[in-house]
Amino acid sequence: MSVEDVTDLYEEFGDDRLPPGQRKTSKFPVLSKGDTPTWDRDDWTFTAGGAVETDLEFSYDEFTSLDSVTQRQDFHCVTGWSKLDCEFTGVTFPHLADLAGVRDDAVHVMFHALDGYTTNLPVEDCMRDEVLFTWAFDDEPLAPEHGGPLRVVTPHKYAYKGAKWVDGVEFLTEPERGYWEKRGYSNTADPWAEDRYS
Ligand SMILES: Nc1nc2c(c(=O)[nH]1)N[C@H]1C(S)=C(S)[C@@H](COP(=O)(O)O)O[C@H]1N2
Ligand SMILES: [Mo]
Repeated sequence: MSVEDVTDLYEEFGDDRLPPGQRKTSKFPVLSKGDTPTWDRDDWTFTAGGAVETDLEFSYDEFTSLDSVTQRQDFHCVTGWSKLDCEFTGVTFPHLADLAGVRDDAVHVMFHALDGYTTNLPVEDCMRDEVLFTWAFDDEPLAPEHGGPLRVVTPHKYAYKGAKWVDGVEFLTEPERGYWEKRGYSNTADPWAEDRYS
């Protein structure tokens, strides 16, 4: 398995790999708004819809059979810890968007998750190969508390932009705010600008 190192992504945003005000941790803390939801491998589906040419629906086996990549990337939590060199395996956002055919009037994205969590980003912030729908961390199936079966990772943004337990992506023609974005966390969430709160 080849691993692509994308930990130099910070060069686009700041001088230091560790964003301002962050501390490195070797642990992987768990942060969720509630309990870890349960899921059933036979019933779980992932959907892509909204402003797309083709609505998509995948079972777990179908999704994990799509073309995938493994990347080494960093993870920055808005509460101040960063975990460097995480290896995530999954489907890139641009690949998924390509399969659905994103319409020209799509400007924004809402991610939906099994626990009712939502988070939003402009389409252009999602259209980078480092935004992954991932099912494996360090070559092991993603642990339930970290978002298994499937989560999003957004190494260019604070980690609340990455929905754990993601089961849907919706393309929108107008911006909307997700769970934390409605409750005071920054809508833009740039770690190098310390965009923590709005
Ligand atoms: N579905 C869902 N995704 C979520 C959350 C959540 O509560 N529910 N919390 C977010 C927050 S605030 C953070 S910091 C990261 C934490 O990921 P971790 O628990 O794997 O460290 O997940 C994000 N994604
Ligand atoms: Mo968070």
